[in-house]
Amino acid sequence: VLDIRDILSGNQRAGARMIRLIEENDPMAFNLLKQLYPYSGKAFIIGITGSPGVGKSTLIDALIFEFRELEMKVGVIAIDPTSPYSGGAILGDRLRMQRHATDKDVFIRSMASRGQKGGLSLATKDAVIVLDTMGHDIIIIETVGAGQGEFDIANLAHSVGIVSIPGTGDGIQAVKAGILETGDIFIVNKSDRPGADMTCQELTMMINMRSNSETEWTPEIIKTNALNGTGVKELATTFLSHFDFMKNNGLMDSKIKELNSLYFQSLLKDLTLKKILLFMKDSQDCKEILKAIESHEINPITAAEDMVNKLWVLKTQD
Ligand SMILES: Nc1nc2c(ncn2[C@@H]2O[C@H](COP(=O)(O)OP(=O)(O)O)[C@@H](O)[C@H]2O)c(=O)[nH]1
Ligand SMILES: [Mg+2]
Repeated sequence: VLDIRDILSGNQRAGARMIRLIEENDPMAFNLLKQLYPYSGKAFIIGITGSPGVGKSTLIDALIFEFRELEMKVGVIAIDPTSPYSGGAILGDRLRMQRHATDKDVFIRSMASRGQKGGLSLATKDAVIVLDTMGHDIIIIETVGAGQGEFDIANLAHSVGIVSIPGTGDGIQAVKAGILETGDIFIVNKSDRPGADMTCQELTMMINMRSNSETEWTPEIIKTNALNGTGVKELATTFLSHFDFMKNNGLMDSKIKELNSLYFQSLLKDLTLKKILLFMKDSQDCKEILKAIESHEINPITAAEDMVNKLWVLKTQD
């Protein structure tokens, strides 16, 4: 049996078990999360996003090192929403951070997107609560791409770092994908390759096109070489400056409010969907409506509207 005290004390085995329960949609996980929630809200959550291969995992490994130098406890969640067969990629993510494996103040988990009720976004949020209540000062979420469908890193993190590399026109692609708006720090990794300054200039131009008011954070651009650590200390410091900036300007409060509202919305969606699936499976009403639709007695649009109104009085059964 899992006790929240084990998680609150930072026990890594308890944390790992808890995340497994979340991944398996175990009802016990949701009971524990309810108890844990009041202890959450202390960690600074960083999202690191960018195309596959730009060096996110290597960079996070180097970032962990810098945050550890500052004696901060670091938790990492590596996720891959793109493929149900991503075992290999995820294994790679953890391997790149292997040198921290024996550090009791570093906790790294990977999550696959298989079968998460309410999507990966909700499961990740739940995992963030676990890492937060385990006492990590910094939580880093690694994800491929940003704003992909339901999974949007900006809905989970306080600060978003978008990683690109020289010479790929990633800056322009970022604008096209609409992720420019969600980036707080733009990282040009693999700066040992030619064209890094050019990519920085491109990004500067893009950022200047954004309408930034004085009370807003102006995005920073940082060049890194994740392999030898160049620029990574500056990157760590910049994330912490962003955190301070948000706290000092009341932006943190509004960010937290926004994230809470989105979490609540995801939970509502999840529970509503559960209700609908239950209704489709078991209800005599539903069978009759489907028959009526088939025989053109009722149109599906009106039928759905009527049913949604009725669903509110149905009880969710666990
Ligand atoms: N030259 C160079 N290679 C890098 C750098 N950072 C990462 N790599 C390499 O890029 C490849 C992909 O890195 P990985 O961290 O797995 O990328 P991810 O898919 O974004 O997580 C690996 O072979 C890394 O060694 C860098 O700054 N410079
Ligand atoms: Mg990776």
